Amino acid sequence: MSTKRISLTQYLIEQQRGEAQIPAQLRLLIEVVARACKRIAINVNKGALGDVLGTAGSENVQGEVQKKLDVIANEVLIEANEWGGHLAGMASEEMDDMLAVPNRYPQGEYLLLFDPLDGSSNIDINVSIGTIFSVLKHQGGPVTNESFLQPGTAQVCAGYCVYGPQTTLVLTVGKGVVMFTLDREQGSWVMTEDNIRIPEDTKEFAINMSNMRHWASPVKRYIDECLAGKDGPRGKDFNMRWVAAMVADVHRIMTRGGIFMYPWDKREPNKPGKLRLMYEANPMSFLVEQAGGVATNGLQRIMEIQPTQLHERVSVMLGSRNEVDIVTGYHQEVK
Ligand code: AFP
Repeated sequence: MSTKRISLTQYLIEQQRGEAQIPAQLRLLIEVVARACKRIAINVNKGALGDVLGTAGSENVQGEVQKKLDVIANEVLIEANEWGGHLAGMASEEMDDMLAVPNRYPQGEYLLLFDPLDGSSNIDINVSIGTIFSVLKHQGGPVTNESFLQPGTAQVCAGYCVYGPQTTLVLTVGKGVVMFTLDREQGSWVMTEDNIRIPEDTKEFAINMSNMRHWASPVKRYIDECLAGKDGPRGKDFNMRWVAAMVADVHRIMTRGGIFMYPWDKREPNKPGKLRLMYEANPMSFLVEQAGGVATNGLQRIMEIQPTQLHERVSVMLGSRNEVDIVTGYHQEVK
């Protein structure tokens, strides 16, 4: 399908007028985040020339060593968003607690959550990384961590930016999924897909196979059947991909289908999974569902989980409907 090559600004103005009726503050939020992603892309693309590789010498709330670009990306998103009057507060993988908009700026009606740089272990090896963001409405009153604890179904917008061979921004405001590619010559986002759909079937799975011995039985059963190929119960051969950056693996699924899994495993049995619900799983689940896919934690729809902590983790299975339904079904059989 030939996509009309319109700019992000034109798309947002049309959405403001049209069916989606996106409010002015949400339009401003999206434009500000998209501009911040351009600035992050510039820093990412400098690599060693910009002294942005390596570690920052600090740890985040997850106890993970922060890379310099983690810190830079986080600061770019905060500085870009704090003055516009569209936000009540921000929450980030890189910050222990939420950040209320400083009193010197007007407070808006939205809450922005983000993983400023997902896939940090890929930074120094020049493999795709990205920014993931989620938007909720502030329900009024003082802004606290609890203001953010809304289920994924409450999201009004979600998106990600992949810093790869192309710099692409994928976005939903609840009326399907669109993609923009950064035109570096003009410095503008140009629409390159106007209605992303995930194929219901796939022959491609994404999981970190090195964790196989730690998985629960439904996941092991599903992957064993994929590995058995056309002579096994699935009757077809499968391919495997694992970029170790959720944003890149999900983008592949948005582009050609597939199933992505980061399930619970017994290495840390008290943790429901590795990925974070609020600023990784929820925004990606919103995008996947809007593109016709499915996203569960094995037992329920990820977007229906009621969060209890800002940085809580979750088991993730998402992508092509018919594949996610199979592995979810295996979980239901043993619960
Ligand atoms: P980092 O940002 O620490 O590299 O983690 C990325 C991530 O949260 C997610 O984007 C990947 O899918 C997953 O972790 C990769 O985890 P493994 O390194 O255990 O495969």
